[in-house]
Amino acid sequence: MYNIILFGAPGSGKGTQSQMIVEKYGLKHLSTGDVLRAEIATGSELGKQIDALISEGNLVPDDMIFGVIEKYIAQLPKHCKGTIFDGYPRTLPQAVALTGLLKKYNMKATMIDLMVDEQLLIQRLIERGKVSGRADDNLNTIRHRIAVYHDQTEPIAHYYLRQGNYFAVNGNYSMEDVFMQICRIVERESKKS
Ligand code: B4P
Repeated sequence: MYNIILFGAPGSGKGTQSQMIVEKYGLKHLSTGDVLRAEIATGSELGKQIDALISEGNLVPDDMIFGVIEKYIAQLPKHCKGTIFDGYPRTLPQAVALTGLLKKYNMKATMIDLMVDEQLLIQRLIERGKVSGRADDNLNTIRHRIAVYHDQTEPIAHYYLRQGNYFAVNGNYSMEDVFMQICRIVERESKKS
């Protein structure tokens, strides 16, 4: 089983590249952003709390996410080729929790970091906002999300770097060029697992 943590700032292309990886390698895809938006769509009390946090560009509390990940990993079928964790972990406690969970099931994950210049992130998310209808794709919220990323999420790259499980790609290029860089890493690293 080969697991990938697709990492990067908001708008770096995690969701976009995840789809391409799923198609080529048949991995399963877990986007915590999608899971949270699905909960919002149910109109539940929990969904309303999540909506308020995401619309402001804040992260949802770690304990809301832990349950989702734990349940997901416990239910993975034995024949599964692996998972792309898209948008998870986003904080150091989430990273530590994921390491513990993967260890419990005798699995590991490689982090692939999509590095994109800030102006380009903003431009992409503004463009997406024209069609996505997402409450967090507006300039003020985008700026706040990028600040939250630098403050709470970016530092966990060092956690994976220290474990020798970290690979960066230049995400400024076209979707196809970024995908080619990812494929090189996947094909090299998956042989080791
Ligand atoms: P997410 O749903 O994870 O999404 P994202 O960070 O906004 O975007 P992504 O990087 O996937 O960009 P995309 O491919 O769409 O998070 C949303 C929110 O959920 C978070 O802010 C947070 O509040 C909450 N959340 C999620 N997970 C959490 C967790 N673990 N803990 C706490 N809170 C959590 O690309 C963006 C646009 O760029 C698209 O329109 C795409 O077409 C375009 N694009 C992509 N790659 C391109 C390229 N190479 N060239 C040109 N355009 C490109």
